[in-house]
Amino acid sequence: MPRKIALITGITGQDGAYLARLLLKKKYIVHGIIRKSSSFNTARIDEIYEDPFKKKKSLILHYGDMTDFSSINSIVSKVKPDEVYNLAAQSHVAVSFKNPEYTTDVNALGALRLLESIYQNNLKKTKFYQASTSELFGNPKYKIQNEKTPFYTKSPYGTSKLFAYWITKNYRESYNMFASNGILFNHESPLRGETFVTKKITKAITKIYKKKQDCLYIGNLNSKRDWGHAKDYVYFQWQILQQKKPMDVVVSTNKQYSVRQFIEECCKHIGWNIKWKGRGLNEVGYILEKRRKKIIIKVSKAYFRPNEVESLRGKSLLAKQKLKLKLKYSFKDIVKEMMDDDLKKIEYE
Ligand code: NAP
Ligand code: F7E
Repeated sequence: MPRKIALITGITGQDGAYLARLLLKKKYIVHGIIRKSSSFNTARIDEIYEDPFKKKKSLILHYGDMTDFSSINSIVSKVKPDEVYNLAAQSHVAVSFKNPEYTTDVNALGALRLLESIYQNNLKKTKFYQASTSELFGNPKYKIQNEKTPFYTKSPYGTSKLFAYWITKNYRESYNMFASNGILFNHESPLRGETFVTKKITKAITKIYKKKQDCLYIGNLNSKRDWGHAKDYVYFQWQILQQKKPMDVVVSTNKQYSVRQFIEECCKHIGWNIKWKGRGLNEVGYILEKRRKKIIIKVSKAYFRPNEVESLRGKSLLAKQKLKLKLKYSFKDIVKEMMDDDLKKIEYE
């Protein structure tokens, strides 16, 4: 049987790196789109990188950009993928308030460019996965969210992803394309970008533990998220394209923890019992060191957003039914793996 061909946009990101490994293991030929940057941006995929001069390659990288239709279209027409995973995005919610137009160009129009290219190239059998997100939800009235929960976006990021969600459905319904939305809740891992809250916390706590940093400045401690593991979730991205019919489906753990609880769990991992005092911007987290209070967490206004999704908790009943959703990693496992990885890496810094 001929090997399947996948195209991954955002292959250098957290999910792209895990998904590429999964598909290579499944014997796919994997094509990835990377951006030109002034410094190397392929650290997450260096381990699987293949010499471009090797004859039979399983991983092939192409320069392209989601803001540039000509690059996208030339790659799609050359590769003629069986499966396209659109993971590329300006994925940081706080940054989207600073760069709203660029975020929209990449996330919203980028998805449109890719879909239009598949359509124009008449690739009728190509399956398309859109990286949709729990940031589509935001109305506090709905405490638990599923596929039927009305959308209410709270940021340029969320709104750009709302367009991408609908354009995916539009192409499915208009042209009978196999185009699906995976509405994934937050997922983390040692490969998580360093400005997302979980990685920012694990990195800072390990540095404070090793006396290489004094204190961590953080934003909204009371925000609640439904955190899963990226390695678990990319398996279901693949599963979504293995279904008989396209669908829009929530992938979540159905549990939620606050940013504060995430910090507490990280501290517990290294034997610290963190305590809190003060309120609002004056709240601090401290530990006892040689019987003296040492402040290790401070709250800073700089990390609050102009608008916030305060609480997310998914209910992934459809995924359980259709995708046989089963997750290997618990909240504690995620914290443990991220902390252990940062503790190991800090030895080489
Ligand atoms: P990530 O680590 O931020 O990776 C984003 C990827 O997109 C990187 O490879 C990045 O390239 C690439 N990219 C950014 N702008 C681009 C452009 N203009 N042209 C081409 N590529 C571009 O994100 P992630 O956590 O892996 O998430 C993957 C996708 O799932 C994203 O679409 C995100 O919005 C969505 N999502 C994520 C979560 C989550 O919790 N992780 C949850 C739901 C949905 P560089 O490496 O060069 O920057
Ligand atoms: O924030 C709060 C912040 O930036 C989580 C992206 O992958 O998941 C991610 O978006 C929470 C928010 O992720 C800091 O206000 C407090 O309430 O880690 P985050 P996110 O905004 O949930 C969704 C599903 C995506 O689709 C996105 O692509 O933590 N928070 N203090 C902070 N957040 C950050 N980044 N930094 C802080 O200092």
